[in-house]
Amino acid sequence: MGAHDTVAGSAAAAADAMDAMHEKGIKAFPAKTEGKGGQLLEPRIENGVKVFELTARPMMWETEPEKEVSAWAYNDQVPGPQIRVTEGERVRIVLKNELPESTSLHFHGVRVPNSMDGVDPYTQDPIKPGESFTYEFTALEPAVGMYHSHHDAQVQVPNGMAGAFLIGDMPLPASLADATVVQTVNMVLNDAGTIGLSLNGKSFPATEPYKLKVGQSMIVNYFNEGLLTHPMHLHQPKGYLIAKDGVPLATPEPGDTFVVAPGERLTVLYTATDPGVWAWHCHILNHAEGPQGMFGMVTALIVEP
Ligand SMILES: [Cu+2]
Repeated sequence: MGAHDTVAGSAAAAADAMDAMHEKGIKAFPAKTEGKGGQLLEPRIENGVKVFELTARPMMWETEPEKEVSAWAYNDQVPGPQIRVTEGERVRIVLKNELPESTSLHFHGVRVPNSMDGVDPYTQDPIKPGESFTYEFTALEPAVGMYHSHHDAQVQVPNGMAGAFLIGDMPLPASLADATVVQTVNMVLNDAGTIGLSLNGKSFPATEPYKLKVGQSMIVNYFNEGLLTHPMHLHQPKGYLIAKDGVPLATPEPGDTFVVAPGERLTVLYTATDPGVWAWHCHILNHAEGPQGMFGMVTALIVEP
C-alpha cells in the first residue's frame, strides 16, 4: 500500500493541500491593490473657514487582488478621506451628489446644530442626484467621529460611503502618560454591502500592516461602519481602552480584545513589548479565517526590536 492509501495518509494529503492555501495567503500579504482609503483631506481656507469638498459617486474598488466591486465612494476612495480639524475651527463641507439616488451626510459623534445633522427628510431635503449641499458648523468639542450617508444607509454606507472625522488630539490618561506615541491609526470596520468584510476598505491579504519598535506606542481608533459587532483582537501587545466614542475614560481598561458595536468608536493605546509579526483580526472567526486560510478582517502588527 502507498502512503496515501491509508486514512492517515489521505488526511495528510488533504492537510498539505489546505496548508498550501494558507501559506499562499500569508506569502501574498500585504498584497498590492489599486486605491487607498482614508487619506487625509486637505481643506482650502476661505475667510478663516476650512472648506472640504466631497463628491459621492459610484466607482470600481479593488478590495483584494483581482476582486473589483462596485463601490459608492466619497472622493473615489473607501473609506472616504479622513477629515481632521481643531477645536474652535469653522468647518464647511460641500457635498456633491453624483450618485444615481439621493443622499445626505451625517456627522456621527460630532456636535453640530440640528439643521446640520444630515438626516433627510427631517433636518434637510434629500440631496438629489446632480445637486450639492453645504454643511457648515463650528467644531465645538473634541471628537473621534465619523461622517456617513444617512439616506438609504443600509446600502450607501456599507458600499463605501463613510469616513473618519476627527476634532482635536486624544489626550493620554495620566497612568499612561509616559507612552511614546509614534502613530495614530484609523481602522474603519465594514462587513456588508459590496465592500464586505474589510479593514479600511481592504480584505486580507490586501490589508495594511502596521509597524512599531519595541517600546513605541500607537493610538488606534476603531470605527465600526458595518452592520455587525466586531471583537478586534491583537495577539500582542495588550492594549488599553482610553476613550469610548471620543470621550476619554477616567480609568483606562486593559484588554486584548475590544468589542466594537456598529456606530461605536473605540480608542485603544497599544505599546509594543515583544518583536515579531503579530496577527491582528476580528475574533468572529468566520470574519477572519477558514479552510482557505486567512481572509477579510485580518492584518498584522510588525514589532521590530
Ligand atoms: Cu468581525
